[in-house]
Amino acid sequence: MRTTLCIGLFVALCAGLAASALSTPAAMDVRIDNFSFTPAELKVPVGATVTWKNGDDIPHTIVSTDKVFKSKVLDSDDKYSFTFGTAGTYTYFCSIHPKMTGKVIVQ
Ligand SMILES: [Cu+2]
Repeated sequence: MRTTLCIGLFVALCAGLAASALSTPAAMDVRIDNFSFTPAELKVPVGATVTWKNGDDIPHTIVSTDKVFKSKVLDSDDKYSFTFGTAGTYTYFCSIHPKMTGKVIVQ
């Protein structure tokens, strides 16, 4: 019983590692620089955690258009992470500067 559970966990872990190895692992970060999100459009697999980092000297926020996620106000070098468990297209913006927009496509 216990062995079966351990094997199950191991298989799930391997599947997870294999899935992450197939995608581009470095592309899980979004930089905020000069009032823009880079990349503005990010494609990630289901279950990916995306981390935004504010590289500006000005505070920014990350707010999902559909209210799926919302960061606190990020000062310089502050980070915000969100894990996307469901496939879909998630648009977001900075509530302080609403012209700043970005998109995460989870597939
Ligand atoms: Cu902003």
